[in-house]
Amino acid sequence: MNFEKYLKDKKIIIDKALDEFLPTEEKSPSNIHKAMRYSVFSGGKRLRPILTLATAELLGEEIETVLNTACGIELIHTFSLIHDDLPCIDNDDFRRGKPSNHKVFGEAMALLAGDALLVSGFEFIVKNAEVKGIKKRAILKVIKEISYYIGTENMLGGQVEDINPENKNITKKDLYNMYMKKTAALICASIRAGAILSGANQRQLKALARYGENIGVAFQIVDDMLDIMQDQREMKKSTYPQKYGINESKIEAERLIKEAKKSLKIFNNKAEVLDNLADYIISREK
Ligand code: GRG
Repeated sequence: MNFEKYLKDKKIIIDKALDEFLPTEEKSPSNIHKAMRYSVFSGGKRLRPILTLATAELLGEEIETVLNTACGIELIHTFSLIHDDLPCIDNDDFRRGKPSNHKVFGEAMALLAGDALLVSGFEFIVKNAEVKGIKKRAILKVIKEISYYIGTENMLGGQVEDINPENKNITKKDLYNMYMKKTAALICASIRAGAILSGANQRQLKALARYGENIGVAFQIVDDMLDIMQDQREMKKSTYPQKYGINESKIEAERLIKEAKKSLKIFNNKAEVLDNLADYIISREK
């Protein structure tokens, strides 16, 4: 398969759905809509929604069945990035090579745009209930899962650990757990949401969750390696490459990707896209 083309085609579908769903820049109050759109359309890879669509396809479902949920997850992801960049959290002036949201719209508007994207994300997921053939119970299950994966036991909790000044002496096990919560949780939720809406059985759900956890942790290790190699972030926190070096980080990321791919064995060679996506996680340059 032409994987590059697959990514490009899916990104076009996702971008179109996001554009149609979000309020236009002109709609009042236009400053918040401008701020929301600025971060949603500033060059994200759309990895999480692509994972949702690819999971649905693997399970024999049309992508239209899960598209609203996939896009809702992308809005939630964008909210987390805007808040992550705020001066009170990571204080980053740039995101994807462009000025971060608060640098363009001010701190108050960035905070509100993030809040609005979180709310809109759930609204988009609820809209998925209007799709023919979708059971309301499946949507409720997806909402419950996503709330759990972004809540204090996962993404938000991981972020709390990440900003803890005492995390300098963090053990390898705790660092791994923090990556699992901060980053792997939403990646895992993206895959599980696609699986739930496509009627996956427990065995498939478990295997896909394992795949998501492993690519998710690998993703964060690679992200931290890219930060060091591209000299993008002041090294104020403990990260895997900062503590164990680039070489060991690369070996660990490759091990996790291998593990992730093992979980796909139950799909008997039908999971080519998820297999390619796992490789993409470690080969990416941004
Ligand atoms: C209130 C639920 C809640 C969350 C707020 C700010 C925060 C707490 C959590 C953020 C966690 C975070 C920013 C984790 C980092 C994950 C990460 C490496 C993001 C970058 O993902 P990419 O590279 O982004 O997929 P693009 O630019 O492609 O969209």
